[in-house]
Amino acid sequence: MLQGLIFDVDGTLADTEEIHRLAFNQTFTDFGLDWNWNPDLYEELLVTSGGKERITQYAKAFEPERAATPDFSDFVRRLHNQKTALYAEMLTSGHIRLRPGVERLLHAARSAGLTLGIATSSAWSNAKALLDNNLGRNWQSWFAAIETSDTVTEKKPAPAVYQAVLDRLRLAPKHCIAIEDTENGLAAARAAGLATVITTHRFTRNRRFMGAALVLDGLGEPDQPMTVTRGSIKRPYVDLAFLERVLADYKDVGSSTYWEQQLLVLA
Ligand code: XBP
Repeated sequence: MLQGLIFDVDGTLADTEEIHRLAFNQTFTDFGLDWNWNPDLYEELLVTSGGKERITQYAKAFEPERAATPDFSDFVRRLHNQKTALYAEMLTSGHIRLRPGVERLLHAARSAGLTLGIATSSAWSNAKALLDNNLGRNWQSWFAAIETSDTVTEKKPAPAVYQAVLDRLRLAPKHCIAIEDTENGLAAARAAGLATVITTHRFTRNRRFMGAALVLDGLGEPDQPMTVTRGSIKRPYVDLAFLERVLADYKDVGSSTYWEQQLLVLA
């Protein structure tokens, strides 16, 4: 049943949104802007996928006159290029590691002959910096499809990036599971027909994630158990056998998470 796993990058493979936030703020300073995205504001701004889109949304709300200037989109592009370069430096110097359970699940999936994909609204260079530092130089060969904002311009919650990965994997959505961290990611994966497992973090743990197959605070490790945010499962970590069961039982009725549905059935 389970033939493919498709991973989001930021917030899912690693807790990178804090590094993005710091890179945005340093870039604003470098550009002489008095903009500062504190964690609570960044949590709100994350409802906009894509760094350039996020900057544009923020400017329209807080400096509409600047957003209305004719060279604004070029200004945003230059600002974002600088931020992306800074982000890669911060990622490397910060020794940012993959989230608990990610590398374990990647190795298990490869050993089991599953097909792996990456679907992110972030830049290719962001994913490359993170995975070069954590999985070694030949990590790209682990993934049969890697789609980023460099190859798919439409950002999540649009399903385009997941559809592009599924096309390249040549797998039906019903044989795959997406692993995500945001409501936009959940909406994008579901719109592409994918059962979606959510792993929350500081910037997303207050969201509802309706329609998710599972909502967890991470994939867990035998010595670092995960917490199931909603549902009655008691298990320390996600493995392939468990994902097989989630996929086999999952029906997306669009109005409740898998486990609330199960609770309804059990009741
Ligand atoms: C996360 C995003 C990205 C990052 C910042 O993408 O929405 O915008 O926050 O990266 P995903 P960029 O969850 O799909 O990995 O500045 O390169 O957009």
